[in-house]
Amino acid sequence: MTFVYKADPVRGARWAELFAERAPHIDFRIWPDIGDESRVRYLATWVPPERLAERFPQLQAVFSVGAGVDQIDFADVPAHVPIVRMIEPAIAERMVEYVTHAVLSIHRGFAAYDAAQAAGRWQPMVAPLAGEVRVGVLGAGQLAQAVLSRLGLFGYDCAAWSRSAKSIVGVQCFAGQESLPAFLARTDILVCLLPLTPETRGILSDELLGALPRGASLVQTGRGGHLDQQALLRRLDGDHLRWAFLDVTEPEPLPPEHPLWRHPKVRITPHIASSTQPDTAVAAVLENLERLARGEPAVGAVDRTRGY
Ligand code: NDP
Ligand code: OXD
Repeated sequence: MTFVYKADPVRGARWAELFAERAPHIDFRIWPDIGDESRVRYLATWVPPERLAERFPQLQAVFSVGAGVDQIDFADVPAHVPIVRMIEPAIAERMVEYVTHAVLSIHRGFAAYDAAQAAGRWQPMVAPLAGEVRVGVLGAGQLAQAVLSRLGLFGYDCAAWSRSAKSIVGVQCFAGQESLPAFLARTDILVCLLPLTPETRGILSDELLGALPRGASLVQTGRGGHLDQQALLRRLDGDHLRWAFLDVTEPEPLPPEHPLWRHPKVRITPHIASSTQPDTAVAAVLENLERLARGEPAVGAVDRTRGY
């Protein structure tokens, strides 16, 4: 039985060591050295290879090496083959670090102090207490819940918005389209941790950004396709929004001349907010292989109709 890994080869080398230690009975191979295609049962990938079904007739599951699955064309994966997104503690922990940094930078004015230092200006600013800052997270899944629980420790006034109703200690929960305006109206720092689906594409629209209180900021850690970048520029230039921290853009990378690169109210990072860590990811995948062998659904199995 062969398990094929088709993603970053550096991390792949660590996956190979971990499989050799923890599951030596599995023939673990790194793309493109995949051996006999008819023996391939499992694929861990960011983007699957072309002609997937034809190439791997015995395929039993496709694992995304990331939490997102929007990069996978579901139509290319046979209906009986589960698509499984990555649920593992380290990817959540890294996202917590990124979002906490962004929220603290905005709240305590560190982003503004960069500009003050560049101008040689000694200019103290008054920051509200954390409890007076309303953070709203779009999404209440694996990553959002980890972020919310850490921000809660700092004392931020936290809320989350999701598709289905949730109950999270210390977090004001909003669910469904009809509750979105109320959620936005109480949000000073908006964090996007949604999956990219046909329903969420373009959700960070001019209208949504305009529904945030004046002076609000955006932390965009979802997918570039969520955001109307021109609308963001207008809302920043019109002083409706204060800051935008963008870890994801469309396209990635942005073209060198794109105005977001040099905008004084924008901080861009190259899609590094978080990523799967091999040790914990391999543990999650091996656990899922056991579940599948017992005929149980994998943890993180994607609902193809919802798109995540
Ligand atoms: P989950 O599937 O665990 O959570 C997704 C959340 O989004 C759920 O709470 C879900 O609601 C909510 N949601 C989905 N669609 C809608 C909708 N139409 N309306 C309202 N709520 C909706 O995903 P993760 O937390 O694991 O990951 C979230 C995303 O983060 C990934 O898909 C990816 O885009 C991004 N990501 C970015 C990274 C980076 O480095 N920048 C790294 C990793 C992930 P419900 O709970 O009701 O189902
Ligand atoms: C992911 C990502 O989805 O890194 O895991 O964006």
